[in-house]
Formats: sequence, C-alpha cells, structure tokens
Amino acid sequence: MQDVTHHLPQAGVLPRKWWHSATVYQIYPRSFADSNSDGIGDLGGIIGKLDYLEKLGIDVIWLSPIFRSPMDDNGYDISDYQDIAPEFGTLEEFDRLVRAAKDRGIGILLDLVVNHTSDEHPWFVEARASRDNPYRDFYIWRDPAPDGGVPSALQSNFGGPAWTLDPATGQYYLHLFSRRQPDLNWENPKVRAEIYRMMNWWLDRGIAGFRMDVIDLIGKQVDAGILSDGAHLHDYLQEMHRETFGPRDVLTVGETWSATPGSALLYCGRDRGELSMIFQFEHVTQRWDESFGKWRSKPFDLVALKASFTKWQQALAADGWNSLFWGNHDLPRAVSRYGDDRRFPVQSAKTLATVLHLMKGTPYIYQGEEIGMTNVPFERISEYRDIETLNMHRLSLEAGLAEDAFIKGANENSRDNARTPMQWSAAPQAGFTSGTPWIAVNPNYRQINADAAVRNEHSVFHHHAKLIALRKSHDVIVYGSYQSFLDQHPDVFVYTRVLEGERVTVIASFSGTPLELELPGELQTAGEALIWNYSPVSEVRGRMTLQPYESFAVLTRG
Ligand code: ISL
Ligand code: CA
Repeated sequence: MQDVTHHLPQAGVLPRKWWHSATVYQIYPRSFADSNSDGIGDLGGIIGKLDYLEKLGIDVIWLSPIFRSPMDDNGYDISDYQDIAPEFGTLEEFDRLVRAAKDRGIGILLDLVVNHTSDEHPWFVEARASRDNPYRDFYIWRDPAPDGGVPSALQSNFGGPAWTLDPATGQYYLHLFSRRQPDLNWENPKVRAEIYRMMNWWLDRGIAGFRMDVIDLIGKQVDAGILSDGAHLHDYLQEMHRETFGPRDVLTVGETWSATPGSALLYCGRDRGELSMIFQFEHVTQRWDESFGKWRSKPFDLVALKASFTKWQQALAADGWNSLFWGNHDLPRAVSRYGDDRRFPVQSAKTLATVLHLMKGTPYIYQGEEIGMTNVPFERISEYRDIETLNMHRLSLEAGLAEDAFIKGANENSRDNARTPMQWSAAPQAGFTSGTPWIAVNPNYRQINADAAVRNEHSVFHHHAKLIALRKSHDVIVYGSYQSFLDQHPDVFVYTRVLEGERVTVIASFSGTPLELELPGELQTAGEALIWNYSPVSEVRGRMTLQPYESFAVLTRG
C-alpha cells in the first residue's frame, strides 16, 4: 500500500501520494472492543475487529494513544513512549496488530503526544528531583511571581492555571493541559533528539505514520505569551521531518487548532518538508461562544459551515492537502451535532458522509460514525469520566452555573459523547465487553449497532463503504477541482468536482422538511447516479424536490 507513489500526467500538478485516495478510521482503544472482560477496550479487541474494518474498506487506522500511561487523560499523558499500556496489551500484540492489519492492506498511525508527557514519565521524575538535575531542562520551569503566586496568568486548556508549584524545588512547571501533563521544553535539543529516536523506533516497527497531538504548541514562547505559531515551530517540524519520517513514505497529520488557511500551507505545503496534512477546526469552533467556548454553543448555521469548507477547499487547492472530518474523540457525535439524530438519524448521517467524503482531501471516520452513533443522554455528572468535563463541572459550578445547565452543555459537547463504547450488537453492553464497561454504553445500542448495520444493505455503514470505494475508483473524487454553488442557501449544500472532462455534482439537503430547489443552468446535467440516500438520481434538473436530508451525487463525462 505505502509504495504506490506515482505521478499525475500533467506537469506541475501535485505529485500523487497513496494517502490521497485513502480513508482513515480513528480508534479510541479504550472504547472500541474489550477482549478480556475487564471493561476496557484493548489491542486484542482491535485485532478481532479487523475483518469488520476491512469490510468497511478503510486504508489506515489512527490509534489514539496506546502507550504506558497513568491514564489521567486516557493515554494523552504518556509515562513510557516505548511500551504499551498493560490494560491495552503488549508490544508483541502491537506487532501482531500491525502485521494482521497489513495483511488486509491497512496501515497503523500512532498518536504522537510530544507537547507534554505524564508527570510519571522518568524524565519528569528526574526533572523535579532537583534544580540541577540533567533532566530539569526537559520541562518548562519558572520562578514564582514576587508574591509567590503563578509566574503568569496563562490558563490550562482543562481549566485553572497552567502553572503548578513543585514545592520541593520552589519553582512552577508549565502544563497547558492537566497538572499531570507537564509541557516538554522543545527549545532543548536533547528533548528533540530523544523524541526523534523514539519516532524512528516506531517507524522501524512498520507503522504507516503519525497523528501529532497539539503539534502547533511545540514552538511556544512562554515569556512572550506566544503558544501556537512560535518562532521556531516550523524549524522543529522540518528538523523532525529530516530526522525521522522524511525519507519514508508515511502519512503525517498534525492537530493544529490555531491553523488558518495561510498558516496551513506552512505545515503541509508540498515543498515545506513538514507534514502530509493537518486537522484544522474552523468548522468546529465557529459554533463556539466567543467567551464560554464550547460549553455554550451557537445554533447550526449551514451558510457559515459551507463558507468555511469552501474557503479551505480553495486555500489548499493547488498546494497542501485537506483532512476531512466531522468528529473525533474530543468532539460530539457528527449526526447529533450536524444532522438530526431524532427524526432523520439514518438519512442525515448518510448526507453528512456524502458531503464530507466527496470533497477534496483525506476523509477521517471516527469509530461509530459509520453506524450513526449519537451523543449520550447522561443525566448525572457521576456518569461522566472525561477529565476536561469533570474539571469544567467543578469550575463552572464554583462560578455559579446551575447543575442542570452544565449537564445540558455536557450533553451537547462533552468529550464523553465520543467515548461511550462502540456499539457492536444488541447483546448486553452493546457487545463491547462481557464485563462492566469503564463508561456506560449508550442505551440506543439495541437499534444502532454494527451487527444490524452490516446485515442491512441500506445502512449508514454500507453508505460509508460505498463512498470509500468510490474514492478508490474515481480520480475525480480524489483530485478534481472544487466549486461551490448556492452559497447563501440556508438548507442545501451544493458543489461540483471536475477533473479532465469528468464532473461530479453533489446536492445535499440539510432540511428536515421537503424542499423545492431551483438550480442554475450550468449545473443541469445527466449522467450516472454515484451515491444517494433515497433513490438513485442520474439527472440534475433546473427544478428539483428534495426529501428531508436527501443527498446524491451524479457523475457526468465529456
Ligand atoms: O477537546 C478539546 C476541545 O473540545 C480540547 O480541550 C482538547 O484538549 C484539545 O482539542 C487538544 O486535544 C488533544 O490534546 C489533549 C487531549 O486531551 C486530547 O484528547 C487531544 O486530542 C492533550 O493531550
Ligand atoms: Ca480489556
């Protein structure tokens, strides 16, 4: 799979990469499949589900962290980069997973969490032992303010100050996430060398690449108050590229909440020697309140959503590459957030998949999205497990928010919406475990589960499988240029993809009621029905009636 690098016929056009036509599937190991009944998903569970993933047709699995960790943030706090967390399995099992996946044409992406480590990582244990310990400079230490308080007002992403005092050595250390996730000091060349060594050790085991956690933060200049886009950020990424994956044909994707279309090209421009692509979050954060963030969200606005996608499609049209996603392990469920999970759970989930997968870029499916899993109806804070949700609950209540108001916000946006167990079947605990799951299953597993989805050829699952296969058989879906239409229409998303005389026309309703659509003459065409969620449509006419959340794509040649 990784060696199919060939070139487009035209000169000057993007060199083709295997990951251009690939679809990535994200697994959150803790919640995917439990093979030993301890209630926690594990590598054995993943190996057991490879046939399912092969049926779906995906090319790459992005594994959320599986490394040894005290699990303060479910593995995004690593205490040993070169070992597997015992609750997930062993290195031997990991190697077996890589081999078994490769046999099915599937590559494994590891989650590289190198902005910070766990406070139990031996580097931090050493660093805090004394001010002159050789590992002290692996982390970011500052003296207390003159009054003994925190060195600056910087806040942690999980709420509260980003500084914690280490009483033994009398200095504060920086943690942009929990106090158990101290930030590494990337200005220290020894830190960078250790990380590159570790990355090569994994690359040598045959992985297909890395997803890079909050990678825009590694160039931070703390005293200048600069977190993302620090002066040396791109020097570090270019150095990493040279020292590790540069000569290897792998996929690298950086998580960059700060990225704008301009800065994106610095990360993934083809001559930059940095990353294959990044995750940008404009379509996510445009729904967040300016001061309360995601805990107070704005109503759905299709015009704004389309404008954002279109802007990114255009910005990376000639250089760079987009990653396409609705959800991940930090975000609400796609169908609950962008579709209608009550009245049109199947039709709206299919429409979301169609508009996402037919854009230009590499699509990412978050586990369960392919069967239309929804947000959870937890009613009590005791049901939540996520450190961010629990911290924000405490802080919000201290600030005067009512309990039920917080729960309402959490129902919409808590990271646990994405983290309830994968719904495999109608069996107890959704077939995820025969023990007690670490977080409750969504009670709708009796209707929404993989067993039922695989058996029903009209399911959201088979719709995804079809989209993944279409990308493989149609270059126009991979490389075609993108143009949007009816930008101001509040209920429909319409775009075309064009490549060498082939055109795909995508028309999608986001309305829960039927609607009459007037289409401009240039869109009218007749051809082949590629994908649909009601009945096949092979003709785009000037006037069309769309059913609730109806969507389809028509392929025209010549
Ligand atoms: O989830 C968030 C917003 O919905 C953020 O607070 C989140 O922490 C941010 O997206 C960065 O995420 C990444 O790094 C975190 C980890 O907790 C997340 O799971 C990870 O995706 C710290 O490693
Ligand atoms: Ca287990």
